[in-house]
Order: sequence, then C-alpha cells, then structure tokens
Amino acid sequence: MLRTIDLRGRAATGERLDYATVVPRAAFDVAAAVEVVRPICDDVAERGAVALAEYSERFDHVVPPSFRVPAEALARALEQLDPDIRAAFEESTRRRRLVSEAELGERAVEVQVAPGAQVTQKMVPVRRVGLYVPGGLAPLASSVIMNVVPAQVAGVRSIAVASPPQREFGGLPHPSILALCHLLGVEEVYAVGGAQAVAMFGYGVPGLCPRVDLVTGPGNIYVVAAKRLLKGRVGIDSEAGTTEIAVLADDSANPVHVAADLISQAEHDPMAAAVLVTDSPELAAAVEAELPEQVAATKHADRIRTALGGVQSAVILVDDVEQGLDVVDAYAAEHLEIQTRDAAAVAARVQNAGAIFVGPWSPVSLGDYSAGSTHVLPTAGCACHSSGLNVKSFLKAVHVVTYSEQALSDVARHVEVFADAEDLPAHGAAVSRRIPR
Ligand code: HSO
Ligand code: ZN
Repeated sequence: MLRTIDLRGRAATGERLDYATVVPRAAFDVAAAVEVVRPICDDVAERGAVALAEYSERFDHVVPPSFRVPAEALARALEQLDPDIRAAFEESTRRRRLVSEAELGERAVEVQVAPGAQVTQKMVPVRRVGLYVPGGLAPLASSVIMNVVPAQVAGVRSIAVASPPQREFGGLPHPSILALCHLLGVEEVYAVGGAQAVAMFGYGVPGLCPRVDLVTGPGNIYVVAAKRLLKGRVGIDSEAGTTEIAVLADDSANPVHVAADLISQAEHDPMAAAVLVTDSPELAAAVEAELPEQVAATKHADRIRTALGGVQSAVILVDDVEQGLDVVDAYAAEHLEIQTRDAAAVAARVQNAGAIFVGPWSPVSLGDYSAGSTHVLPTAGCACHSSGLNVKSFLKAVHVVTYSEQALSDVARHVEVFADAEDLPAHGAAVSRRIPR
C-alpha cells in the first residue's frame, strides 16, 4: 500500500542527499485560497452580521437562529452528554492542564545588569482569544481542550469559540463542542464557520462579537487562508496543514502496532502523510502485510487507502538508525514515533519533530486525546522552526526597563557613541540632555 524509497547504501557513496526532498508533501496551496477568502473577509468587515448570514446560507446551508449560542443550549448540551464521554473529556482536560501549568514557568524574570540598572521580562497574557473549531465530518472536540486549557492557564480573560452551524442540530454547532465549552467554562460561543468566522474574530462584528487579539485553532484550507490574510491585524497560531505521522522503527518494533499507528493518522484526511523509516526490511514487509487487513477492517478505509497510497506516504529503507535519524530530522514530522531499542536515547537525539512519542506504549492517538501533551503541532516541515500550541502561545514577553540616574550616567557615553555611529544624533541627545557633560 505504501511506496518504498530505498536509501540503503546511499550514505556510503558520499553522495549528498537532500533528505528533506525525499518524501514530497501533499500540495496545500494556501496562497491560492487567500484570493478566494479575501472578498469574504472584506465583506464581513463591511457588512458584519448581514454578511455572516449570507455565507452561512451559502456554505453551511443553514442560518442559525442566533449567531451567539444561547447559554441554555450550552447547559443543555452538557446535561445530555454521555457520561463516558464526559469522563474522557474531564481526564483529558486534567492531564493537559497539569502539563500546561508546568509549561508556564516564571511569570517574570528580573536581571540587574549593572548597579541601579534593571531589566525585567514579564509574561503577560493576550487579552482576548478567538478559537476556531472545525465542523466537518468529525468535529474534533479534543481540539477545544488543546486550545482552551493552555489559554486559561496562561491567564487569558476573554475566550470566544466559533464553530460552524450544523443543519442537523438546528443551526447550532455540534453538541459535543457545546458541552465541552460549558464544561471548560467558555460561555461565549458562536455558530459561525469558515473564513467568515476568522473575519468575525479579526475585525469584530458590531453588536455581536468584539474583535480578538489572537486567533487559534485548526481548520480547512479556507480557514488557514483567512488566518494568513488577517495575520498582523490579529495574531495567529501556526498554520495547520494536513496531519502527518512518521515512525522510526527497527526490527524490535511490533508491525501490528506500527501499521495501526500509520492508519490512525491516515484516517484524518486522504491527503494525510504516513511515513515509516526503518533499517529492517523484515519489519517493512511485515507492516506492508499487515496494512490491507487492518485498513479493510476500519470504518474510513477509503480515505485511509488514498492517504497511504499518496506520494506523501512511504516506507523509507535506511542502513541504520543513525541514517534514519538524519531522515526524520530532515522531514521534521508533525508527529514522530520512536519504536527502536533504547527508544529514549534515540528520541533524545531528534532535533526536528512537533511531538515525539517514545517506545512501544506511546502511540500518537494517545497524544491526540489523553496524554497531557498538545495535539496542535507544526506540519509541513515547520517543526524545524516552530512549536506546538502551548501556554507560551498565549503569553507575550514584555521588557520593563528601570535605570537610576547614576546607572544611566554610567552607560551614557556608550549610548551617545552608538547613536552617532548610526547617524541618529537625536537618539544620543535624549541621553545627553539628562546627563550633561
Ligand atoms: N492528530 C490530529 C489531532 C486529532 N486527532 C484530533 C484526533 N482528534 C492532529 O494532531
Ligand atoms: Zn489524530
């Protein structure tokens, strides 16, 4: 089902291989989608709720009775939530909160750079955040937890959620999303979807939704495009592309588990990427042998077959784990599993991955829901420069500078010389007028 890319023996030839180009990524043309969403966003900025109603009709085929979800609807959704699902939501929240609290670190660091010269860096939460939750085939309630919990731990006061209105639920967003918002204490929820939801957050809609400072959350290509378009006007988290899993495995790995893990992320999208990097042709063959049966037995077999058969998915044969590490570092997967001997030691050497799942008992789907880690992670190779969504995503570092007269005087000459060197004498004068010589 997966194509094979054989890199064995290639390192020894001294040939310089650009591993980053070995496995192509699925096309995800955000730039083209930006042109599609530009008029929609402009329209929401100009005509507000009237435009929202038109786009709801056109894209969601339903206009919600009110864009703001009534408080009773949130409470009712939680009352009607299956108790087992509620328990799963609560445990996931508890674990993500524990890790988020640890991510917080110091709220302020103070440094005395010289006598009387103090610089403090304080971490200040963003004032207001808009979280987008996609509707679609499988509304991802877990994404609500992954976004809301770190924002709350960071101290964000105002959190709004938007999710598309669903015809089958009378124009409300999916009930599990409403239930979870209520469980988490988020009461400002909108039945608005797509690019128009991002525009609502970015521009604000008079009488409905004040503008936000930061928009986070996953979405389809039009949601991503709207975030890119409004970036600068609002902050955004990283652009989420199609999901990816890479597994670095040796002959100690269990092929049944490896196959199940590759399938689990392929389930998201026909464009999802599943990549197995191994130095064991026997393991590769065993995984290949396992895939058809496991795929056939699962609900979304068609989507999964398309994803596994796509150019973005492959088995990559390498000489050894060493070369495997070079390949996975260059690929910079959103999710990377290490299923080798001494998995912790191998994992410690990985530089580029959104999240790393170590050893035989840490599958990616555990991280999707209940590990305590985030599942909002950099895709498309962005893991070489970006982090997954965490508490720091909702905090800004502010430097606070406090110098005494003497401390300014001690460094005055350096500032003046620096300013002259840049031909900006008025900069120097702001010091020399205070500290005349
Ligand atoms: N694997 C997805 C997140 C997710 N999976 C949500 C299931 N629900 C991207 O990390
Ligand atoms: Zn997933």
